[in-house]
Amino acid sequence: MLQAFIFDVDGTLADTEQAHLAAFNHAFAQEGLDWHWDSELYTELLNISGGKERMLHYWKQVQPDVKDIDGGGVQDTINRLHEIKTAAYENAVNGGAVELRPGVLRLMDEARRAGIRLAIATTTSPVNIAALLRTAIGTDWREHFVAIGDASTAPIKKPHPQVYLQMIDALKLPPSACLAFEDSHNGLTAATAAGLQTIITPTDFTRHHDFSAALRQVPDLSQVSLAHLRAWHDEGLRAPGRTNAPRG
Ligand code: XBP
Ligand code: MG
Repeated sequence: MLQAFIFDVDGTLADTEQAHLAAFNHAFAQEGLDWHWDSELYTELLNISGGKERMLHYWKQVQPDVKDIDGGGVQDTINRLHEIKTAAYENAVNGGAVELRPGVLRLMDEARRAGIRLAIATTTSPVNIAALLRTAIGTDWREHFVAIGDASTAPIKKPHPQVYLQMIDALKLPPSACLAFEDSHNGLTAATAAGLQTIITPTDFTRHHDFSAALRQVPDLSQVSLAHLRAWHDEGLRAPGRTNAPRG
């Protein structure tokens, strides 16, 4: 039986990446770097989960000998850039730069009324989640979620399943009793590796990803009801090849 939903944040609850991108570029300018990411480059860089990891990956791309040049200072620079980026993103979100994707809030309310528990599994920083959900849901936003996994709880980023395994553990449920919601290939890989069936709602940044491992791919959640999800979840459990499919 379906008992919990585990939501990714960036791209899934809200289309946040344009705001993240602007915040990264703000940090680069603030620190006097000549780096500037455009949408095309950022689409590629999104293959690296986590803002710090993404900046370090880019730095190594543009300056392959970066380690020899700056020694321990590299991580300090990344940390400083990320602090500036996070403050800029938080500011933008507090100012209403992003809103929840269609259907998200309605589905969460419907699920909670039906006794389905909600959790979050994201690679982003805790302050970013708070800014988004405080603005979108209200000051009591935390009460909507039984557990929250983020960059502070799961240092190993998606596609590694760490954050999903933490949430399954916190919910004290088998993965077969949960559904994950994701927007990216890395997210889908992480959720699938944790044994979760996954609903995909892609964004313009992730539309081209391979989602063949998903239970369902839909443009957004606006036309998706709890009844749909229960039916899809059930079908998925009965699908041939699933080790935890019910017998008979
Ligand atoms: C989202 C991300 C995040 C944000 C940046 O991935 O990759 O890193 O882009 O946030 P997912 P931070 O939706 O799969 O969790 O800078 O706070 O890391
Ligand atoms: Mg995402």
